[in-house]
Amino acid sequence: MENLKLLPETVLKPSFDRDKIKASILHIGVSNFHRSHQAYYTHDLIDKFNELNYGICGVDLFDSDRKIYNILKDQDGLYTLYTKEPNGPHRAKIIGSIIEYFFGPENPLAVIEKMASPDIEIISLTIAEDEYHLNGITGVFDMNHPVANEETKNPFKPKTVFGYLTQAFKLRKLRNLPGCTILSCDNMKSNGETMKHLLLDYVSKTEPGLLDWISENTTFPNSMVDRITTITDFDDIDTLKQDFLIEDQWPVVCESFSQWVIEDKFLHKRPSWEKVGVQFTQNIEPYENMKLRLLNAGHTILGILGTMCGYKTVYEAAVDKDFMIFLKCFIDEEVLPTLKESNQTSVKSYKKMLVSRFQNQHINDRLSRICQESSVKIPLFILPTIKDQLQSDKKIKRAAFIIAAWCKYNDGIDDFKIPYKITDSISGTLIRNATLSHQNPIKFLEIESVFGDLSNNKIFTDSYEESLSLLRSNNIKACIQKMNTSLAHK
Ligand code: CS2
Repeated sequence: MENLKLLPETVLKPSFDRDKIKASILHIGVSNFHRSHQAYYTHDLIDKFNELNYGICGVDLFDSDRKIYNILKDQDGLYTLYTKEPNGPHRAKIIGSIIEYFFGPENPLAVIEKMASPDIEIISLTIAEDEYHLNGITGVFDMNHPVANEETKNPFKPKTVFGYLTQAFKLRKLRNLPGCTILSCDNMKSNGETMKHLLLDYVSKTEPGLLDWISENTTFPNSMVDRITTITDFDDIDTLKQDFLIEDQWPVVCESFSQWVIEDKFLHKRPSWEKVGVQFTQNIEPYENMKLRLLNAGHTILGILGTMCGYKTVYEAAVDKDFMIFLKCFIDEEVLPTLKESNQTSVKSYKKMLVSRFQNQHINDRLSRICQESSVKIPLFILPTIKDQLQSDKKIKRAAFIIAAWCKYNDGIDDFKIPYKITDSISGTLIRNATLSHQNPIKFLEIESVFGDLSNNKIFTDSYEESLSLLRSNNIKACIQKMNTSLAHK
């Protein structure tokens, strides 16, 4: 904190006394995204409106998070938010809302105790979609996952967020303490509801005596979160040092756009985040559908098609005219008709901004980040559009092309014969079924945990097979051009 005084005027610094803040929010998953989003809003709330009761206690639960834990411990929870506008200035701001930090692998009991502390009123999460362990076939918590198995044998050394919450809630119940609000901030359909459903399912199998207490003493607001946040580059660390005299081992780089919409369903008096731009609503669905089906789907499309074309970043793919025509037509003709319930004005302006957000040359967002865990993302970002279309206008040609392209993507080699890695928890299945699809195209669609029963829909499979055969005999760029011309004005 003392070092902050040495920084130049151009760097925005916390104006509050961090020693006076009480942590009543416990956040699980102190990722770059959490630091560019929830921690940033909360910082502004403390800084501008003196809400000193809403500091954040950061918690990480996985061994892979040890580096960020060590760095933030070293930096007293402080870090730089480095915001880059497409055509404007780059800003550096020191964020001071994370005032405590716990690390599960080091001391799981301390994490459980902290979660059970009466000071903690909100437990928020950004744990990434696959950490929810939602079994795509059964629709419930995947008890057969090896970590779940390990956890049930040793419940005081939990491996999943569900194990930690269960132990913490047991303590709260035993000590007659109030419950808390669980606020999921992950890119999932009805993230709060999904979290609740999975937690109750987990508890019914491990601690059934706790079910009623959880139902009566917790709430699970749904939320929509949005801010493109990249993996931090060494170049950014160097530029911050040179241009702003900031020595930060792990700053966060993001765009200037940011949005957070939350269902107003908190157990206790909540932070007045609306004062710093957060929107509260009774119905999150229109916002959530808009974001998942436009931005996240757009990313996945650029990620998959772009990788096959040898591109490395979202920017490179987004300034390719053919790619953008394809994406815009997909949005206009196949996605927008499924968003009829949404406020059309906000959908239009969101769509317009999307293009400039993707084309921000200063955001070095790698396609390899976007393509990670596509087997979880595609069912959330693309398949709902296909499902809705199959029940209405039946416009699915571009979506079928995207799925066929994803099949070919899993061959793991781009159009310049350069191999790339498939990073996915079911990469084995994806690669195997993509290989089988060379003989029988439908084999890829038979991955039930991803596609459900889509392989039985003839309208879809016809388009998919046509696209796959086009893709197998042409490079991706030629296929996109062909799709753009053949589907124009249809
Ligand atoms: C991306 C998101 O991982 C992905 O698939 O689409 O991380 C995206 O950048 C954020 O949701 C932006 O709000």
